Amino acid sequence: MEALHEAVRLLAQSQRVVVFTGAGVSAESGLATFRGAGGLWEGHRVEDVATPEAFARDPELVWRFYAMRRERAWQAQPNPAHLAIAEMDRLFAQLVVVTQNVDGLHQRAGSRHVLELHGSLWRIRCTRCQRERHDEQVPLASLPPRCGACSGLERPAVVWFGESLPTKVWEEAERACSNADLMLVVGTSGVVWPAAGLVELAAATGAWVVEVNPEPSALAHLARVQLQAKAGQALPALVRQLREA
Ligand code: BJW
Ligand code: ZN
Repeated sequence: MEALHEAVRLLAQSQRVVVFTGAGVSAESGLATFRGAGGLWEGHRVEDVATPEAFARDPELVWRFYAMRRERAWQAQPNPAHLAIAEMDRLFAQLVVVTQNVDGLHQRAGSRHVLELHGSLWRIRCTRCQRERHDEQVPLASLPPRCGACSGLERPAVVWFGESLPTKVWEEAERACSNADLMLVVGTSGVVWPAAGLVELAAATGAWVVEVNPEPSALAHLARVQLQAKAGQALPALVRQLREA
């Protein structure tokens, strides 16, 4: 495959690499993506459940959505794409995974430097005192959970529409993207901002962009190389060929 050779050629010349991922990287672990077929939950669009307004209106409905996501993520295993990305840690002087995903599968695959732009299913925050805690209990003992310190209503520590991304994570991501020699954009539709802007930033500051997606994304015009394939096939092939290069 010509595009694969070109991607390997560019990676072989790169030292600072950012792997920017979205829900598609976890699709082959059995986790549903947000948009497109099967992307609905009980008839709700993600835009309808992933908002502070939805949570204020009906915290139990929103918590049911996240409790289900926690169960599925807990049962899921990292797939060959996550494992190939983790292996890339050893192939480059600097490798940063900037993910929009909240499932924790990059970390479970062994990636060491992961920036979670949209938070994590495994953290819970009190809406009253803002105390944040790590929680991997599946299923949760009670829904919605309450804060042990102040009895306030707790929420998933994820980023909903209209909310700001965590400042430090965002700043670190901007730094990594503006210094990158190459950015691999894997399994994202590229329609959610400001995350999608990181690909523009990387391209504008001189990084080669390589997209891995069975369908061209909204960011495809920025890509020097497009690998129209599933991440679980393309990424292990990339790593294999890179080792031999
Ligand atoms: C495969 C595959 C395989 C399948 N292999 N690939 C500028 C312009 C327009 C709007 C805005 C703008 N700036 C801000 C906005 C508003 C809004 C926004 O972006 N709206 C657009 C949707 C129109 N953004 C925000 O509100 C953000 N906050 C913000 O801007 O704050 C500033 C502010 C403050 C106050 C007031 C106003 C602004 C926050 C965005 C938060 C997004 N949160 C979610 C939920 C997180 C928690 C959770 O997981 O539940 O994040 S929404 C959801 O979308 C989730 C994802 O991370 C995100 C991106 O989705 P992703 O990962 O790309 O998934 P899909 O399903 O879209 O695509 C999957 C892809 O995989 C497809 O391309 C497939 O082809 C591919 N695929 N199988 C490889 N095997
Ligand atoms: Zn509290």
